[in-house]
Amino acid sequence: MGNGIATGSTDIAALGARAMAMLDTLGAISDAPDNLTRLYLSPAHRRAAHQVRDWMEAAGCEAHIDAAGNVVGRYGPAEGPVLYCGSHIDTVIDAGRFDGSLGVVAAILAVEALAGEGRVLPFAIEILAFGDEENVRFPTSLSSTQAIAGGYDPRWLDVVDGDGVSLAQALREFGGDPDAVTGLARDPAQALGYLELHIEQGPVLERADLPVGVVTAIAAAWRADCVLRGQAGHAGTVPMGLRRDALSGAAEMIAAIEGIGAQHEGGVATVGRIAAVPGAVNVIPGEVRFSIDARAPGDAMLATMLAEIDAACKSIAERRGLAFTQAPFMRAPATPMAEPLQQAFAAAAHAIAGDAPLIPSGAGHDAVAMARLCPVGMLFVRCAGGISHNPAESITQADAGCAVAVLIEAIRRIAADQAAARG
Ligand code: HGY
Ligand code: MN
Ligand code: MN
Repeated sequence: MGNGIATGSTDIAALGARAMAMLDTLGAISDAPDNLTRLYLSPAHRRAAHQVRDWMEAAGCEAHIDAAGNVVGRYGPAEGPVLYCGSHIDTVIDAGRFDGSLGVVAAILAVEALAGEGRVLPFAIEILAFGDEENVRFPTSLSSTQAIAGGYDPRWLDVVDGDGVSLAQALREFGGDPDAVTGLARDPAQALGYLELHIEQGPVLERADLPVGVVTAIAAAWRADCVLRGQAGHAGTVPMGLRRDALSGAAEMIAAIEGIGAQHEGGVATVGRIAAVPGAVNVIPGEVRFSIDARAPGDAMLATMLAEIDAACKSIAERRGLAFTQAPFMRAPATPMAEPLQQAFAAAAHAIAGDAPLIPSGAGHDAVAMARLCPVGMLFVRCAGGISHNPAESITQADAGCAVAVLIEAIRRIAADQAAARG
């Protein structure tokens, strides 16, 4: 598999080399001097968006950057049925080069290959490079994807980042248009489906020694910002029994949250961000702010976990005389992948890679938002050690080529099915 043998008119080795070169280019576009950090609407996001737009045009698309900061490349008629394909180009802090970007690069290479075949498709293909999938800068939930999918929440325009910059202001500075984002919603009647290729961010494919897998569903997810208030005091004079130490209380809550995640099969719970004030070595912390990210394979299990987390935190706060508030800012339902798109990816993967296991996704993806618009399907690509959200994130050139070839073949099969259905 993957030794340069062309599949259809697809040269897997060449696709892999092209993909890795493009990912190296994107991986060098960062807001940070010494790591890859590219947050929504940042200067690096704008540079990366311009690069992606240029690639889309070179591949044969009409391309532009829309009011929400998405890069859109359309191949085929401006009207009529459309197949969407893409992922995100924003990253977490100190990120890997492949999370998100691989799906955008793969979509561009797929359109280039299909255009090169002179293939007349029974639909247009619209490549989408979303900008706010990681939701690191603003407390939103796939906002620029929801603009396309028709689920944009106008209240997002008023949320602010850590520097107090509102999303609306950041959009204007980026060259977007906050007044136009809700008008980006696509017509569900013309939306045939959405395909996303993404690194697995888990160990299944590496353990199975297989390059690609077909995603079955995406986990339900919830996120909140929490504030715990006690009383700041002198670290040397306040007896232990009289303290209302917000950081010790948070520590107990964090251990409880971790335990609840572990108790539920397939459930996960993470406190990824914490800050204690005033943050002096000899002052009992009076206030702590921390985040919670909880996920589960199904909505019912997530609801149970959230109830347990809420009860545990309130009980700890009451016993310690602390004031606890929780501000949820993201809730994503468990999202099943559409059967026909799973089958298209599976048939393409078996033709090219020999086998492709079915894998549930614990990570969230743009497909969660796009599922509001149309049927969605995802293909996972093996990544070393399952590592992601980490600069050690990596894939092989051979797997990259194989995955792009599978995406191209899946689109060919969807086109054949569409043509047959029309008779
Ligand atoms: O957090 C996630 O699951 C995704 O990487 N944004
Ligand atoms: Mn990610
Ligand atoms: Mn991602």
